[in-house]
Amino acid sequence: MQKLIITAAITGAATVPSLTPYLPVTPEEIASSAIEAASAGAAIVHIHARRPEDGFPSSDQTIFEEIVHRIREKSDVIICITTGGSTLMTIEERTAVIPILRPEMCSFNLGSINFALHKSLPAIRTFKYDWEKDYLEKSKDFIFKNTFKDFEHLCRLIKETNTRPELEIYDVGHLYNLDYLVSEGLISPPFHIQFVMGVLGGIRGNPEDLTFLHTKATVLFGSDNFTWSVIGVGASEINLSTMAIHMGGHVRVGLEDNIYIKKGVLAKSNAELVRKIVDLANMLSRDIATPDEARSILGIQNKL
Ligand code: KMH
Ligand code: ZN
Repeated sequence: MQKLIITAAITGAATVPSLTPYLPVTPEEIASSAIEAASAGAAIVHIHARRPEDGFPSSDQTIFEEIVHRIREKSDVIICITTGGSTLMTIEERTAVIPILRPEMCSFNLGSINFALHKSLPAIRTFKYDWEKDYLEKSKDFIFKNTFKDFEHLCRLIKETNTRPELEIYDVGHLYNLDYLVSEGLISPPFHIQFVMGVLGGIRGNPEDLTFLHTKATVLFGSDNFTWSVIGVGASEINLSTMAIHMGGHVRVGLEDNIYIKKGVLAKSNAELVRKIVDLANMLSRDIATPDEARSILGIQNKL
């Protein structure tokens, strides 16, 4: 079995600051949390930016530059920049920094969903910032837009910048969208597929959901043509990670996707979540990939 690649998703856009005091918000906090997660065993860090003054999701180039620069000073971890941004951004805003920063990886979302966040509302008693309540409430009626036109834009972008995509699959139809792009010659294997499970609006995080997605990807692309990783959004994070470790997949954890280290207990850092995966991998006799080993598994060449 391949060594286990752990990705740490440091801050995201779906977790609002009022949900947890441990969410990194400023460029300095995001970078130091990423460096700490890498030291704990993450080979990849998935990066979003936020406005430092209030944590609002941002596509600002200078904020991304500061985060990447700070990480690069201290770590050789693979940096994966989001192109998902937040549901309020246009595809142009979401992808603007990729040709400038030329990261080793970027996310590539393969379908439009109603990425609903309103179920987080009851967990918040007092809101730290004005924007948060509205942002969560409005998500009920908001589409995370990833159309075929957007896919074409992203396919061009990853080709031009030689960026390895993390292919985000929120439901089975998204695998068929990927297959369509292959048939049109817009993208070609080997792929790194990320099953994103447990988002309200996409597939849930039950064991049979993961085996189904994995089987479907194998049927469509052939087992030698893709590596895969799983994101269990919310409560399913650790359970799905355990399945992936056992099945030969890879794992993404982090405060972007889940804020709890165990039932009712907030994770104090991204590193704490990564350490839990390292412990599970040790128990299941799966070795952890270093960033360079992950580069070799994922076919990332000549980039840092
Ligand atoms: N927030 C995750 C569920 C992206 O950044 O492109 C999905 C994600 C999307 O990471
Ligand atoms: Zn993300």
